[in-house]
Amino acid sequence: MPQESANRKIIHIDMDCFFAAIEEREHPELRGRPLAVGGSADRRGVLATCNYEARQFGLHSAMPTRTALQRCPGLILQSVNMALYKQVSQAIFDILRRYTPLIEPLSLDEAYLDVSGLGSATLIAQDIRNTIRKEQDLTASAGIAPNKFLAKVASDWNKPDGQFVITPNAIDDFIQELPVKRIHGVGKVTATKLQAMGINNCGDLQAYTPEQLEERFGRFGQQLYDYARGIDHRPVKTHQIRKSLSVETTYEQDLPNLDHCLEALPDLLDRLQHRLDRLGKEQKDAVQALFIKIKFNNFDLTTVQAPSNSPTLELARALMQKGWMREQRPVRLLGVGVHFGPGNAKQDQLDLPLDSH
Ligand code: TTP
Ligand code: MG
Repeated sequence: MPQESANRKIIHIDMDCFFAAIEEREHPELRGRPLAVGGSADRRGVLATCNYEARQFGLHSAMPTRTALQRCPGLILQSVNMALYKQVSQAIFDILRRYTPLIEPLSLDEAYLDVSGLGSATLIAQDIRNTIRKEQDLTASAGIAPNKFLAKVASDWNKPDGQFVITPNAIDDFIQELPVKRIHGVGKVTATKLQAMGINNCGDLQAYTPEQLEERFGRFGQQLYDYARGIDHRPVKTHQIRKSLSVETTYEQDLPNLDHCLEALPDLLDRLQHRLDRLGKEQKDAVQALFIKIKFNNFDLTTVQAPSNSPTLELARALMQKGWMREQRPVRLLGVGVHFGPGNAKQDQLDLPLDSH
């Protein structure tokens, strides 16, 4: 079984500036100019993504459109056409399935493939990219390595429209110089902590024992210990297990105070309930916690959660009060969601993080 083999071959495929590349394909006259996909500035939108010409101006995903237009006044802004992107995504996954059924989707434009035992993974990746280009007129980047962690790092190495291989023999040298920031799961907070310890790359990280890392980073410590050595045993999971479900709204005008936040709750809960009702009973029975998410007008983000088997307005109100008290200032975005427990049902569909409106 490829999944259990000690010498696996994993490919990570990631489409290049996915939404923007699709817009360029649909409007070839826009090629070569800085282009972004996102919400409009006067509606306080943010960029979903932008093409590489726009990235030269420092633009990136999740940047407020207003800021993007200040930095790049010539920017062409296209609105989000999600139905089209989903359709293209399906066509891409149809292509991937010609090579192997062992595919783990990570998002609309990203997947792991386990191609152990199928011959040269480098040639397979090349062939996948050529096929995507020929059939979809889009470019993809690929990483090829013995595990998911390294394959994902590798797909970024020669992006856009490139690929990079890390063979088992090359892992030790590669990992020494790899900045810890490139490790999936090392965000700003962890990176700062690591830096304060004098750790910049995985080679530095190797000096620490699992116990030391666990003491400082909790459960993530063990993973850091393994990643610092290029070790990752996680299998390619063909079925996604849904861990959470949530809805959120970015308000056109900030909610000025706690009362307004509380008034916004029933609508959010209705939408959450509607989404929950579309899941099977087994999944609904697995609800274990309710959470709310608050983004304040200074962009600080806070979440509060409590154990619960079903989302009630009463509990949501209590969580909202607790969360709002942390900063006591106007609110830009509110979200409510549930976490599912370990016994939850398997889902074939993607677990896309948040349902934004
Ligand atoms: P990514 O693969 O992260 O980005 P990308 O494909 O645009 O660019 P890259 O070449 O660096 O891979 O995300 C895939 C798509 O998901 C992206 O085209 C738009 C969407 N997206 C958002 O809507 N919001 C976000 O914050 C991010 C990161 C992505
Ligand atoms: Mg991408």
